[in-house]
Formats: sequence, structure tokens, C-alpha cells
Amino acid sequence: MKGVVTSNIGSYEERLKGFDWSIAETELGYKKGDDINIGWYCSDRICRMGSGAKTALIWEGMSGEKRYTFDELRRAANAVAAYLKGLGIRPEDRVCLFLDRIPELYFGFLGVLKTGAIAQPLFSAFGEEALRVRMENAGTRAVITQRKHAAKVRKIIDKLPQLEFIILVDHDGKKPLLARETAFSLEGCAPVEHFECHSTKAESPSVLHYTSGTTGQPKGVKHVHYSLIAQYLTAKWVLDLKEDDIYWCTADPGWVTGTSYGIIGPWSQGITQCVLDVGFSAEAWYKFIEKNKVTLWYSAPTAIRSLMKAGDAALKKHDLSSLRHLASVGEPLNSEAVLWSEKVFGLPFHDTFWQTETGCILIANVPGMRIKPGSMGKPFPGITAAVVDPKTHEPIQDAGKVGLIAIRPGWPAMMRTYWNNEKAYQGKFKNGWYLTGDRARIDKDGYFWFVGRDDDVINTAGHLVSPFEVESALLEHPAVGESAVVAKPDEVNMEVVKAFVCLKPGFTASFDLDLEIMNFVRKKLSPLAMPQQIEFVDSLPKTRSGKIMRRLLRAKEWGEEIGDTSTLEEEE
Ligand code: 6R9
Repeated sequence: MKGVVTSNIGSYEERLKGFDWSIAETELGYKKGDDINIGWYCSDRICRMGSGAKTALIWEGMSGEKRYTFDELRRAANAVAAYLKGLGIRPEDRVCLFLDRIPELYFGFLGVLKTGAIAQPLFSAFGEEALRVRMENAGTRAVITQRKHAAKVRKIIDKLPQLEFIILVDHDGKKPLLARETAFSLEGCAPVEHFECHSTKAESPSVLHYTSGTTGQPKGVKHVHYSLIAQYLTAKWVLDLKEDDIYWCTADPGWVTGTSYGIIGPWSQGITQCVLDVGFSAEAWYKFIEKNKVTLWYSAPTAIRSLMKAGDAALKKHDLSSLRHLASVGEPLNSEAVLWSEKVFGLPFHDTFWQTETGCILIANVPGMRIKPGSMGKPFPGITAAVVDPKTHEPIQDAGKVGLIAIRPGWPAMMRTYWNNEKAYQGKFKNGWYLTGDRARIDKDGYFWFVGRDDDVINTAGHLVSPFEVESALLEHPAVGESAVVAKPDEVNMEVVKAFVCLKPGFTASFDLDLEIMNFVRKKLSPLAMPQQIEFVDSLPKTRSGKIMRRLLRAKEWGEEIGDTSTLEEEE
């Protein structure tokens, strides 16, 4: 272990006593009823407090490195906001950010929020179908994108009558702009020193993140500006952000980790953060840490496992002694990964557990807490978490007994609803608890141990993939009659997508058809949603009512006992 540092949280036990979220309100200078705008808090306020000249963003991509101060960040967000307002974007309009991890994504996110509109970040790797479903559901009015991704938007605009503006941030002025397209250049636009932020209040909507469930299309998780309160404090206490830190969150803002802790948490505290917009390689990552003297690193188990696999040779070439605190989220963090990081960095990865819906970290190994490798840690102060019985939804008292992870509603960053789907939102609450849909056990010392999801959602490399969405895409292929999609175990990604496919009469299974179907899904949805394996079958196991028994297929993949299938049949 490295030298003793005093953590922001100090003593976990002491913090539990009489905890109140007003600690964060006071630190942020917010009082009930005040305006609260995340865009303002992450830029204007930091400048007002005298840190305008401090570096906000160190960005590195294929084209080199760029650095921006908080003052530049503030003006860039103002420029985006003024531009959107000029187009006629109104408060609560949905503005999608469909961008690589370029600076415009970060400034654009804050700019959208400053106007009072709702930011809808989507992964630039999404294919046209994934994009269409999410923009249709949100009724998205404008999308901010790059030339290289515009083709996917053009393909679907006929199906999206509400999409009025396609804003290209890198239009070269050469090719004519097509229908609904307009150009905005951060470098070319006039500086905007002042932008009057829309007077958003605590409950004004801020961010709409799409997440996958087992059934139905992806759901839009609606967050509000007040989420800042919890994102600020959890970032401060769990990730231990301090004045002089160089922080690196490896998550893409298409994923909630990339917004809650890749934008809002760090910048609302005036912390310098780094972004690396190149594909994964152990060499590139270590080099990036060394070059920027990264001190805090928030990453995910798949990346950690990939680093472990890459071996020690790459590691030894670099001086990584700047690192002082490591954290992880998104999937179970195996104890091997914790032990490995202790060995090679002299620091353990601190696992954290939360969801798109929860908006902020719920359960964590906070700095200073004794880490039990493989455990997710304990509830953050102010979070009441339990494991409840799946039938009665009463908390389980026996240590070690598995139940559903349940949280008492009421923390600031909790989602406010699923967009256009209040019924699904209400369905998440039972007996006064919010049910996460995950299973865990709590040991005698109060540590939570993740057991698995309670649904069929596939967690591949930390990304949730809905079997329904993949099955729907598969069905659009002319050769596919029926399909069932399940998780298959994978050493690095934990799970990958596997599809069982029944072909339509007249089609025969072949290597070429296999590849063709895989690519079809990759293009429609995304590389992660693409099945890594397709098994052609004559029929699929079904319940008496005709529903596909995915769990049976999944159990086979994982070599698990299936047990009495008659109960499965009734359950479905
Ligand atoms: C932030 C985020 C949420 C789901 C969650 C659970 C899984 C997240 C985990 C974890 C084991 C952890 N998950 N953290 N599983 N250990 N530390 O990941 O949001 O994309 O909505 O995923 O991810 O299954 O329910 P989201």
C-alpha cells in the first residue's frame, strides 16, 4: 500500500451518523427553491470561484492532444447553448448527442443543459436501428453529430418526423447540406461570453439515458438537475476527487458512468479530467496514464481483465506511480482483478455498484474501508439498501442468504420515470422498495456480494444488451424464422451475445449465412449487440403459452443445472 492519505470521506462509520444530502447542497451553495442547472454548476460556478484558468479537459484522440481551461469550457458550452437557442430549441426538447468522444460531446452536453433542453447521449457505435428506436421513443428534436455518423441518421430521417435538426459539428463547407442539416463549428463560431442559463429547478429534466430491459424496446431513464447533489457528493467521497487530481474516467458518455462521473461529478468540483478517444490497448492506456500523471482512475472490469491478459511487459515499460486511487463499475469485479491491481499498482480497485436508473453510486468500497476482494462494499451514507425476499419483498435478515437488491427511494439522483412508460417505472417498486433487478447476499459484516441479474439482460463488457432488441433485429433478416438470444460466458467480456436461430424454409445453415446474419445485427444495432455465436436449431424450447424459455438455453451455455422445467414453463 502507498503512503497514508486522508480521504475525503474520512471515517465511513462517522459519515453514516446523521447523514443528510444537505451536506452537498451547502457545499454547492444551493438552497431549496433555487435555480439549479448542471451546465452552470460545471462551468460558470467553477470560474466564479476563481478556477477559470485551471485545466478542465485534457483530450487525446487520433488527431493529437487538446487542452481546455474551465473558462474555455464555459464559453464553449455557452456557444453550443446560444446556437441551439438560435435554432429555436426550447426547454425540455430532447437533443441527442451522437458523437465520438470528441470535445464537442462534452461541451455540447453542458450546452444542451444550459438551454434547459434534455441531453440524450447515444453511443456513436450505434447502428441505424438502435438509433431510430431511441430517437423515436424520445421524440428527439435535434441531433448533434459528425459527418462520419450522419449517414446513419440520414437513413432513418423519414421515420422520424419530429427530428427537425441534424447539426454537424465538422462540416467542411464543401458538400451541400442535406434536408434538415445545419452546420455548427466550435472553432469557427463567435465566442459567447455570457449565456443566461435557463432557470431550471431541482425537478427540471436534465438527461435521458437509454437502457435495456428483457422485454420491450430500450427504456429512456429520465433524470433531473437535482441529481447533481448526489453525483457531486458520491464523486467526492467514493472517487476521492481532490483539487490537484488528474482524473480519468474511461467510460463513454453514451453510458451513464460517462455522464455522472465522466462529466458532472468531476467538473462540478472543478477537477481536471482526461479523455482518451482511441480504441483500447494496454500500451495506449498505460502511456496515457504516465503522460498525464493520472492520479484517479475509474474504469470497468472488462478493461481491467483485458489489461491483466495483456501481461506485465507493457506495464513495466511505464511509470504509473502517479496513480493513487482506483475504482471500477459495470460488472462483477472478480477478486483476481483486485489482487492483481494490488500487486501491480500497489493499489486495489475499489468496486462500486449502481445503475442508469439510480444515477449515482449506491454501494461501494469507499476509500479507507477494508476491501474484501470480490465484494461490492457497503451502501453509501444516505442509501438504505437491503436484499429482499423475491416473493414477499421483505428484507432478508439471515446473513449470506441471497435475495434481490432493493433500495429505499428518495436519494437525489434517482430516475424520475421511464420516458413515456410510467407503468414500467411503477413496476420497479414493491413494498416501498426500488428493486434493482439484481441478486446479492449480504455477509455478517454488512458487505454486499453480487450474485447475478434477476432477468435475461446480457451484460457484455459492462454494456447491457436486451435479448429482445437483438431478437427483433434478427427477425428482420430474410432467412430468420425465429430466434432466442442469451448470454454465453466469456473470459474477458464476462458475457457475450449468443443467438439460437431457426431458419425459414428454403434456407440452409452455412458459414456464409452465419457471418451475414452477424454483420446484419452489427450494422443495425452495434458491435456489442452482435451475436458472437449463432447456433442453427430446428426448434426452440417454449412454455405452454408459447414463450421462448431463454433461461433454459442460458443454463445450458453456463453448464448449470436446469432442474424442474415444469416450474419454468409455468413461471414464464
Ligand atoms: C452504472 C451501470 C447496471 C447493471 C446493474 C448490474 C451491473 C453494475 C456492478 C454490476 C456487479 C458491480 N453492475 N455495477 N454488477 N458488480 N459493481 O453499470 O449502469 O449500464 O444501467 O448497468 O450493471 O447488473 O444492474 P447500467
